[in-house]
Amino acid sequence: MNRSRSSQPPVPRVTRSAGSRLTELAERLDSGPGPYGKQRRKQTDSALAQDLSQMSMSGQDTLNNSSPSASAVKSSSRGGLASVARLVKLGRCKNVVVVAGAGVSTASGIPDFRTPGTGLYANLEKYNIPYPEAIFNIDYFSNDPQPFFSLAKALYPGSHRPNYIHYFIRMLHHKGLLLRVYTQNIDGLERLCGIPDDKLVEAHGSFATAACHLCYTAYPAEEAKQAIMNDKLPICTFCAATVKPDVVFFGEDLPQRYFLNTQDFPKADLLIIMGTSLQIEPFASLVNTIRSTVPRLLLNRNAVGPFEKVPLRRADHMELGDLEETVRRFAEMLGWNDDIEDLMRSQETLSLPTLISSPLSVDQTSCQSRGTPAGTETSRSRAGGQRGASSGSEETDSETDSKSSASSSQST
Ligand code: CNA
Repeated sequence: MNRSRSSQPPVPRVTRSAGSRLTELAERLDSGPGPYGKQRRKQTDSALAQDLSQMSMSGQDTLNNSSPSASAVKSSSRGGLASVARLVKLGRCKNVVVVAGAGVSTASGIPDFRTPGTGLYANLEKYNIPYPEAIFNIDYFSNDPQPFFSLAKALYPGSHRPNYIHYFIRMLHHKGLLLRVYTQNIDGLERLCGIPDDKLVEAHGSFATAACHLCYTAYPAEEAKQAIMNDKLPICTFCAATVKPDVVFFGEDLPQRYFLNTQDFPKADLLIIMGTSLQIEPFASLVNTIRSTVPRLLLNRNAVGPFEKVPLRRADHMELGDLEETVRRFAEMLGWNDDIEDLMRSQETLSLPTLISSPLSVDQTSCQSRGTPAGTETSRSRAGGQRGASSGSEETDSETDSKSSASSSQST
């Protein structure tokens, strides 16, 4: 984790915050003095019409979405998935970046934040907190850690399994197409399904490590888990403050690995955004840092972020509806479904490791320089799918990468 300590060299700091600057950003882009703003103002009616005809969206759930943007785009339904599948099959997408959120894991039985009715935010009464975000607010935690620890008991990895969507992402890696997956999820399911550490950025941290929330002294993650599960407070051996899992709270710095985005996004040739409301900054604005000609595919129940505005950017596609169902259709179009099913079956016969006892090769402090250079990935078959499961990564996919990660994994 990127902790501010005086003994460390200065590192870039980005702090997690609730709320989105997207609207403000979009408005500046639309009307501001920059080249994009000018371009938008100059757009003729026919150019707009062309944009609209190129706009790619489908999915019935928009019918339930009353926002003006949703009703505008639903009249221009074209196969967003099919267009992107075609690009992939043509070999035009070899550096795919995936941006993921809690919607990826709802099919594994983990509620997201914001889905009305089922989301965690709609079910927080029992935690007795003044506002939903308080549960992930570091100052609130400092004062009263109990609400978070109650929630943590339900969220701790172990009882949930990766689903088809996680394995689809892993299949992107198998095919040699995955540049990186940036996930906001803290459930560790990307790692459990075998996506190698070096392909993964857990932008909001995970339960795999723990540290004092005040002085950041590392604390054994398993001991922290045992204490939390038994309704005891894990206490820092150095300063006696409360220890917490290295989940990034509002007001805390994001892991150093997050900064891989400055290398990855300029290089990406396809961005797939799945299962996120794009409400949490700075993560949400990542999707705006991709080159404007690069296709962005949103797979979600509803339009979010820049996809709420019409007209969509001409390289934008979205497919609205249930994510697992959509990803299955996408995989069918790509001809990957059987491979994914086989992979899942082979993994299901294994006992998945607990994240905490796995080698912590996702070192959130020192990984910025050890990401795999794009293009060094080779496409391999799924034959080695079993081997990596003990560490949550697949050696066959990327043996060298996994080893280099493991060798530099121990600091926090
Ligand atoms: P969110 O704000 O709850 O948004 C989730 C999005 O996914 C929403 O737009 C939903 O409509 C959509 N969605 C949910 N289920 C489905 C589905 N089955 N099919 C299609 N779309 C679906 O969550 P975000 O990830 O955007 O917010 C970031 C927070 C959530 C991060 O800080 C996480 O730590 C936090 N979170 C993580 C988990 C997890 O690790 N599994 C669970 C809950 C919250």
